[in-house]
Amino acid sequence: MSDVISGIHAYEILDSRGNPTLAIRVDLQSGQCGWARVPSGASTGAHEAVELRDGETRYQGKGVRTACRNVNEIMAPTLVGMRVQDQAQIDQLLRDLDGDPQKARLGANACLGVSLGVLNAAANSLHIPLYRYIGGTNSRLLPVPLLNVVNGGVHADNNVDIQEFMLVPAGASSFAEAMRMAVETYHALKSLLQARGLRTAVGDEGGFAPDLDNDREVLDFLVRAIEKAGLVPGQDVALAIDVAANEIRTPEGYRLQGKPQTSDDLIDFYQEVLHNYPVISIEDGLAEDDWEGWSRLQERLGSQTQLIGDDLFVTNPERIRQGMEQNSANAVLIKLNQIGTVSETLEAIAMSQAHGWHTIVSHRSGETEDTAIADLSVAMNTGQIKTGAPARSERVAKYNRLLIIEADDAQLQYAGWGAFRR
Ligand code: 2PG
Ligand code: MG
Repeated sequence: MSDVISGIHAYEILDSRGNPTLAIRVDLQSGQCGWARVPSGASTGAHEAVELRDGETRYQGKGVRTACRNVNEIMAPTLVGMRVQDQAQIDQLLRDLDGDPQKARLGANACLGVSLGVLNAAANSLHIPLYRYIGGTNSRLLPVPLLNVVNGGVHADNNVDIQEFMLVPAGASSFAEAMRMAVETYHALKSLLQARGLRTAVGDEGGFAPDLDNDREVLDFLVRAIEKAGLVPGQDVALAIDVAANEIRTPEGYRLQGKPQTSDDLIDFYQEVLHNYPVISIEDGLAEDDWEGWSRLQERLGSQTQLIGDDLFVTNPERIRQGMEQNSANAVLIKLNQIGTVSETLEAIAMSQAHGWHTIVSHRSGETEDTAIADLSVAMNTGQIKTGAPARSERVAKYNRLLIIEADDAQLQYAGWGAFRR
């Protein structure tokens, strides 16, 4: 017998940057409940679902009281009495209630909080872990973590243009070993930076944000840090970057290292990076509407490396379909709040996987203690998750959840290099 929703309550809480966001509690007739907390991006794509903000003077306009009211006064009365396991039907109702393709009326933050709260409540009512509720017996992989250890771009106040430099411990034999390798490299990196008199204060996602002269210098530091940790670059631990190219676009074209660049200049730069460093994944190498550039990027580098669309696809099945038609990439970043419901997120993952594209479940730069993305990555066998440095509790919470899932469930295997097979 499916449990029935008896109440839904929204709270205005704070995210890891001190900005308001929503917490949602979904109560069930059985007395069980489910919680969800909504993340928030900084380098957001123009095509993302819309976060509803109050725009008043409190919290510099970022309050979410209207979104909370929309949950309590519009969504809750509609959903109370429904069966909590009817996720697809509930998500469709939320989309219909909002009515806007980007969920701008009631707010994608409100929609996602309710959708994810319902999901958690359903899992709790059956007394099974969230990943088993979503994936059933088909869930078999623990993801390779992509740990963002150097922050640049809009996530840090330094000279580095590329937004994220990530460690990819694909050579480990378990998730726990992968974390140990990454953490030891993170600490080795800290001591290398300190030895050069560089700052080791951290950015929004827990990575260091040193003032280095250029992006190559960061990559050199990372290779040295892996070696200093006693590991082999490219074999035990590889590297990944998120260029977040929307953020280096100007009206005259792209701008990298203080110089104007065309899409093809950037592709040449990536080719050189792939040649000189153990980089195995490039995210948002070009901007969200540079479809022609993306097709050339995929044509030139797609057989050598993983090319992830984040702002390009915004977890939106329609944009992913367009990317498949135009052969734009070979992987999709998955962020629940870019699209605003669990069902649409699952659809985005399933269609990407069916097309042979990799999927990478991702946090946002503004996060909370919510760990649902850890379960989602296991549930859907995505094989990859990116959720920041092994520092700052809102990041570590996701890794800790995966460490516990691994320890508790002997049926799961670490995805390792298999997650990058083409
Ligand atoms: C990204 C994300 C997460 P933000 O660009 O991939 O790292 O950043 O949440 O700011 O969009
Ligand atoms: Mg990105």
